[in-house]
Amino acid sequence: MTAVAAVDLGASSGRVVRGVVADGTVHVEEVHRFPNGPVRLRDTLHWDVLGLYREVLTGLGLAGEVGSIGIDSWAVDYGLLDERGALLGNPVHYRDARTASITPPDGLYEVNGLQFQPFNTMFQLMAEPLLPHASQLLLIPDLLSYWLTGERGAEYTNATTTGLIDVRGGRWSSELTRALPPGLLPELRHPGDPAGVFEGVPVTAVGSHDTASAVVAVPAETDRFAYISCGTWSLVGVELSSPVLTPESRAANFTNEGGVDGTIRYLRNVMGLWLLQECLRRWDTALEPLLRQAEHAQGSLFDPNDPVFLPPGDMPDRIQQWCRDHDRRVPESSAEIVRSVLDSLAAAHRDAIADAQRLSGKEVEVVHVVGGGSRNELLCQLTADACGLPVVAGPAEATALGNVLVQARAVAAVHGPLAELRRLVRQSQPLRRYLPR
Ligand code: LFR
Repeated sequence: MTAVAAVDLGASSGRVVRGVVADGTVHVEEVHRFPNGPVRLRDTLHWDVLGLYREVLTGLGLAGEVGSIGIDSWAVDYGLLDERGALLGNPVHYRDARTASITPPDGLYEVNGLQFQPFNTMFQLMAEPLLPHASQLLLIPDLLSYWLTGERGAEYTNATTTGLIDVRGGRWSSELTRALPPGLLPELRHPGDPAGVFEGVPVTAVGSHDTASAVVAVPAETDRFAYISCGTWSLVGVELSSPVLTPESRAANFTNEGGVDGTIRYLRNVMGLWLLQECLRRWDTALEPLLRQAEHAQGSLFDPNDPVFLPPGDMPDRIQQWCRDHDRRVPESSAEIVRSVLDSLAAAHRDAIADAQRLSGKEVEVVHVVGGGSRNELLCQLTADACGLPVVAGPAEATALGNVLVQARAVAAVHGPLAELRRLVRQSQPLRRYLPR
């Protein structure tokens, strides 16, 4: 039996789990959970990164004896260090408005393969007042790892979300990083690499982009699957062995993010359960009763990826306004608004899966929904209906499981390629199947 600790920070909550691999199974036990979210300081949205570090320490204290520690979080955001290694300023939240009016320069996609998102690190750096004072940039999991161990590096899967990696060579692009201070970007390390030691325990690089870890734990039986990593975002796509960099792919806003074991996550970001989280925050109510009412409510379809929905704010109002502006029936009750969100997400899931297949040539026979959204039965059923494909839902803690499995492989508690790690997940996690109606 081998135990490891996985730190998994999502945009709305973080957790530390103790993962155990034994006899062909993998299990995670949550030892600490804490809220996460934006903090507005005057005009800027920040993360409370010191608060997160404190929670990480608390969680690691509760995890007991482990053979390794691994950290993953949401992507793109970073801290800047001065020449002595001290943090310069508090990291800014990717939903901050500082990049709202960015227009991307031409010729990027052919090099970095990334869909345009205004918040990609490279665009944040264009709006970063502290850049001239910075000697190094660390992405959030790498920053926390540095605080634990004193060692710096840039984990590859998360580094691909900066927009500064050459997707074909898998290295920092000399062309795209030319304008940055020399030495700003640390050496790359890869999932499974050693990343220092904390109180005698090795820290291991994992797929430190949460979506990379989540896709490791997709319990697929064959390679003919699509996945939806469903949480604050829905990350919807397929796994490939090489990137698709065609003009059609760029026009469809598909991204080629680096995955564990050299895979490419070919996907589109769909706005995801953020829409619902923000509605609930506004109404100050719980989700479950609303979901039951939404089963029988009438929804209106809106475009969940409209940038008006990106910043925090009065979400129900924005959804109604969108419907008004686009001559759609305006959902009135909260149940109707919830139903509109779920119908619109299901339609966006369908479109992304259809586009992924068309643009990559990969055929799909099943859709795996992993992450917290896999618990949302109505969303899973509506997604199966919209796609006309079976949906396999679970595990809800895919990200933590993927984090654990990559560590377990690094300490030789499991062996083999991704297919083998996925078999462990399939054998040990409860899954639920939805057939299209
Ligand atoms: C999901 C995620 C997405 C990324 C977004 C912003 O948590 O990591 O993959 O596009 O957050 O970082």
